[in-house]
Amino acid sequence: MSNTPDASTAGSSSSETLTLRIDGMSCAHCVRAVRDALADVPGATVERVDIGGATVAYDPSRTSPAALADAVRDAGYEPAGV
Ligand SMILES: [Cu+2]
Repeated sequence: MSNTPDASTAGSSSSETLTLRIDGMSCAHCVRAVRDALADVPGATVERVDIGGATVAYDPSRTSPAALADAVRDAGYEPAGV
């Protein structure tokens, strides 16, 4: 007997939300740099960026938390807890 997992609840336009803690941010310039870096990731929609963290909505079929963390890292900041 096998129960197939019910995947039908996953909608076609699913969106996940990722909250990143980010080290190395200290001013409005950093906030802007991080926002720009995240906004450049295909499939990501920046919801909020503050000193020390960011919240991003993303389409998991187009990007991933690792890719978003990499974008932050490429901008010169250090994502924590990813
Ligand atoms: Cu700064």
